[in-house]
Amino acid sequence: MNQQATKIVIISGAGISAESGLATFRDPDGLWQQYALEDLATPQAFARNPALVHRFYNSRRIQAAKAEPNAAHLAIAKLEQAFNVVVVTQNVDDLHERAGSSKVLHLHGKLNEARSSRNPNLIEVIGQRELKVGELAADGSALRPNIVWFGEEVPAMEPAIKEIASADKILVVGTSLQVYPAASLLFYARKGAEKVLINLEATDNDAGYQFIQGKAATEVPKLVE
Ligand code: BV8
Repeated sequence: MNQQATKIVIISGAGISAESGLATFRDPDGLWQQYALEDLATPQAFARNPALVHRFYNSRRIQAAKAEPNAAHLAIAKLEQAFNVVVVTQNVDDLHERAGSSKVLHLHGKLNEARSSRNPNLIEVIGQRELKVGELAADGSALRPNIVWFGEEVPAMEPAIKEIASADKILVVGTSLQVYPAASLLFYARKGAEKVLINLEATDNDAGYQFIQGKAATEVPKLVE
């Protein structure tokens, strides 16, 4: 098998961006320890208090824009020189793309996009700008962050499953594997695929992957370079 024909799928979570200065969700200093996700990351929260939801995502959008990819993002991007690489990320930042990864599937949306509240396929690129209450999408409904909130379908699951089921090697990095359906992706690995999980802490949900405990920016370059 030549190297380019070897397919590597990376499944990443908030832990890969932690060393770029972006908060994770469920660590002791994580976002869901400081805020109630029911107030910020559900369609009901947006209907109740759009100003609060916009403030939360406007601030995270700016933080993500200021952050720089770290050694883990860069090492994954470099893998493309020798392998067929697809990144499936739960992250809403664009650090994989800015590191140079060309095939990135975002399971939970993107901070630099907005969408219609009625139609998830009606998307606008907003870059770093703030969203304000009262802004409308092209179909006249409220413009909201293009984030997959709790209770909402995850449309990228189907393409993500296809990628994972056809991978020769799977590397999972920086995720607590607490959020479904994303966490179930690990189970779609084909028999014989090489499967590694790099995380700061062990998780109950590792699906039998070889576990490397440590920080992403240290362990990912060590593993792949
Ligand atoms: C759906 C948007 C159906 C927000 C996010 C009970 C059981 C099972 C499931 C459920 C249940 N009750 C409800 C559900 C379903 C629910 C769910 O899973 N809830 C969980 C919490 C129980 N899921 C849903 O609602 C999903 N939708 O099911 O739809 C449906 C079907 C058809 C039609 C209609 C509906 C939608 C889920 C989407 C959630 N969206 N994001 C935002 O970003 O603002 S979730 C949120 O968690 C994040 O976005 C992130 O993407 C995701 C995963 O978190 P992680 O990335 O893993 O981050 P976390 O902090 O948890 O972990 C970080 C890890 O990194 C830690 O382990 C840490 O040790 C490690 N780490 C830290 N630093 C480092 C490090 N590792 C390495 N190096 C470091 N330096």
